[in-house]
Amino acid sequence: MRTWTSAAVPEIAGPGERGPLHVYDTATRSVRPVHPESGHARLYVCGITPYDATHMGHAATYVTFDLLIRAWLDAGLEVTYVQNVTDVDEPLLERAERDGVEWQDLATGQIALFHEDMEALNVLAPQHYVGAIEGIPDDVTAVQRLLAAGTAYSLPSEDGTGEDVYLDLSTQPTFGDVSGWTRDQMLEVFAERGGDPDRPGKRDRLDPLLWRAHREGEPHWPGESLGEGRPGWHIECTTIALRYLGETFDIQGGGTDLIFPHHEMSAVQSRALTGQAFASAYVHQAMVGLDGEKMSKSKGNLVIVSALRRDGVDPMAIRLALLGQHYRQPWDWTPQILQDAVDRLAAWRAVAGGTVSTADGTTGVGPEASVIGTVRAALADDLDSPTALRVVDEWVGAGAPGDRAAVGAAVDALLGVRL
Ligand code: 5CA
Ligand code: ZN
Repeated sequence: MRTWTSAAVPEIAGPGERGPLHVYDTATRSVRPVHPESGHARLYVCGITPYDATHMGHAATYVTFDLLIRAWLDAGLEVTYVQNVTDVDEPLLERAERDGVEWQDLATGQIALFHEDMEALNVLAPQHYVGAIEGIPDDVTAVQRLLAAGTAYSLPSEDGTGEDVYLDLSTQPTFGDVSGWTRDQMLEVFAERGGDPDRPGKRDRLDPLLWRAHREGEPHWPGESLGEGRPGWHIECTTIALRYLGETFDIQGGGTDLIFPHHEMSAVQSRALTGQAFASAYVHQAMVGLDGEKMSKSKGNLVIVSALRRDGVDPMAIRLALLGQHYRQPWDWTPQILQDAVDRLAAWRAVAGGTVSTADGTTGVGPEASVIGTVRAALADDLDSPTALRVVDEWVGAGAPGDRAAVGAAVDALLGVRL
């Protein structure tokens, strides 16, 4: 599928040595360096289910991983970035049914709007933007292989016309390694996050669905020996990551709502297929809420990026509002957060461009180098964007001494904020 268009990342001078990027890995519960020695970093971030417009929670997730990519690029790494789009799944089909539209049309429209939002927010595009539907042939092959290996099993559908396929978790000793959750914790959320713990005949209530046999009125694709049907949700991300990133890659990303079951299941399915670890680290954006509740399309308590844009809010102010919060800290969107970001953007823009001589007349190795170095250090330290923004605030507050254009380029390259 077509991806969106990235704006160029300005070149910025590097003030000497800097440490590798460190981020918090959910699986090991520790802040770890993620700087592949090969010089090539690989990232998979779970994309949208395109049934409603991009809200601040989605935007926070994609801006966080954009920050991570910019830190990698700045450290001289080549980056391969893959993102999926869940262009067929239960919530999409349900919303289309509710609104009396074709699910394909709903998806196409929402994907286009998402791309516009990403471009407006200056989020770098993935090299591979892949629809679930495009991945179906790989899903079929993967599920056939799991059945042949005895790590998956079939159950007849209710009307007996087809067979659903599940992964047999009892064959997978690494199950649980991503979330580190207890079985009780897992069972608590499994049903509300797309699982079917009460399906009769399952060997384990948590076994994830790999292939769903065709039911009357549901979209379906040829599954070769599996028969007509469609893939389960988690296998979509497993096979897209395997195809475009290889058996093991650096980071699997998304919001914390995906830790279980989605990232746990994607990883264990991959392990069952390859015998290798899936991602080396699992990085998650904390939930963004509104009035104390998780912002979600299903609840409808949304602040929509495109609506704010339509109201004339500068997308760079939206980006600054998001960057003002640390990605590991859950937070609630408020109008005040946006107003503060609008003010901050205006203050930064007021000093953008040109060079202001410092007292000793030096430029080039002057105050701008220390600002850029401190921003880099904050970002390398678990993507500490709130600190990075304060560093720029202090420099602006001190009269923005030195090479202002160099700081502007660094703010664009590292923070993705265009002044
Ligand atoms: N298509 C699947 C992933 S394969 C999906 O979860 N889609 S989504 O549209 O529901 O979410 C898209 C991304 O935004 C996911 O990474 C999800 O974890 C993240 N996300 C959703 N709601 C929030 C929120 N309130 N705060 C932060 N991130 C969120
Ligand atoms: Zn996913």
